[in-house]
Amino acid sequence: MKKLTKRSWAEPYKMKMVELLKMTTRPQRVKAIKEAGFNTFLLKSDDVYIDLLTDSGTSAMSDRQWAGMMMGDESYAGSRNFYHLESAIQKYYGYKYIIPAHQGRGAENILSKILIKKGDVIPGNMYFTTTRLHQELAGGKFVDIIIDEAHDPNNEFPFKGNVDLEKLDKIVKKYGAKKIPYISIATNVNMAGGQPISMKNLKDLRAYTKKLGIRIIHDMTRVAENAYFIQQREKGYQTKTIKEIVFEICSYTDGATMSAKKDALVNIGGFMATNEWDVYEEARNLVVVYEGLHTYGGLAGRDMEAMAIGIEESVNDHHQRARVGQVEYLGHKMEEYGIPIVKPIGGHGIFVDAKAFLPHLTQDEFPAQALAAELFIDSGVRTMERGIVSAGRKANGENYYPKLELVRFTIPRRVYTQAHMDVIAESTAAVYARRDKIKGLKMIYEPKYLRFFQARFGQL
Ligand code: PLI
Repeated sequence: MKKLTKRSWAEPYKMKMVELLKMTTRPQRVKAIKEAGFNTFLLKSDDVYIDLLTDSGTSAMSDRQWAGMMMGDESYAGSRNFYHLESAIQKYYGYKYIIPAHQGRGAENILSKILIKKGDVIPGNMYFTTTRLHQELAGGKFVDIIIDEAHDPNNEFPFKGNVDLEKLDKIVKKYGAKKIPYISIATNVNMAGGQPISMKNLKDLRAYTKKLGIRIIHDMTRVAENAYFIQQREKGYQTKTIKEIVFEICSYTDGATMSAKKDALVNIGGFMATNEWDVYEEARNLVVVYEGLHTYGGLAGRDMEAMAIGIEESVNDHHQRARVGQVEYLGHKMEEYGIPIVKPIGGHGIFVDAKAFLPHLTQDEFPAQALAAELFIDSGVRTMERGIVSAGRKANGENYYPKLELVRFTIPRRVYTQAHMDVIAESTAAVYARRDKIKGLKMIYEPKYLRFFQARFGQL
């Protein structure tokens, strides 16, 4: 008889509706990936079995959110749903003023245009693709100040999203505080593998920036996942709720951008928030140019209602435990098969270390891109590249060569089951067993911006 050694968690919801998936054969998948130029972004989703391309806009909404959608007030101005959203943001995040946007990058565009002048420098805890591009388009230069541990997939430091304050101090001394409009701080750093920043680090950063009058702008796309890790790992936070921790994180920052398509459990939506009246006023001017009126920002009333409800659901302790628990379940399965993954296991997905998986390929042969294509061929599981293709080119045209060359298995929230996780791990193990046979790729079409979305490749 097996002895009871632990009690499992399970999802704090049950299913009410399902979406049927198309099952494909290997020859069909080979044809599909060739037609997609070996880029998983160019596949038709009908050809995909388990879709781990992103956790962005792919979560399942709750019955409460769907009910909220029916309560959409589609007035052009002053929709009641905007006021619900504003109240939810003020209540759970504590920011004073908010501007809705169609998604995260819409908010980034407006914020970058307001705060960045030509020649400015924006230090941050690792770049994110759209965030850095908007900073650059506004005339700024992004400088990475994340701790070195974040660049090492095997380093098990629990807060790999932390800022290295010495690196920041060097940047401040080099350029002067006047050239730094803000520090760009992401919670649960996406490109590092969904790695959290600690509350202590954030407090230290606040103390440092306060002296110099430099803002902290918070990319809060995955703030609740970060809060979960603080609750699990940081001294003094075990008895605090996710809600309390999220609120505290936001309190050390001056404003935020958010892609609500992740943590906040909606299929579309985002916002910019600020505690400064002047910044808000300018954002109200710009939002009408780029997004829509300041009370809808490119969204339907129903989308804002779903977002207000999603924000509330996202700070629920049981929800976050199940969300990150599922990601950890997949990560542990992969580890059992000896698959090299970024450690510690992150919040929104498993990041496979493609350099370690395919050591026979150079980074110029796009190992992560090649591995993502091979996984799709094996089982119809769609993942994405987060390496040299995503990193793009510098202003002088040279490629960035990021230390991390990863394939991201991003888990949508409340969508897949534990059995799906088993299938994903087994498919990855099957590909790992024949890894020596996997060939590299060459890029045959490269778009100007954010090339990973639309680039095309051929096999070497
Ligand atoms: O995709 P948007 O425009 O709603 O949000 C842009 C964005 C900003 N910050 C962070 C940390 C993100 O992860 C982010 C979008 N991420 C995507 C699409 C992803 O697949 O990770």
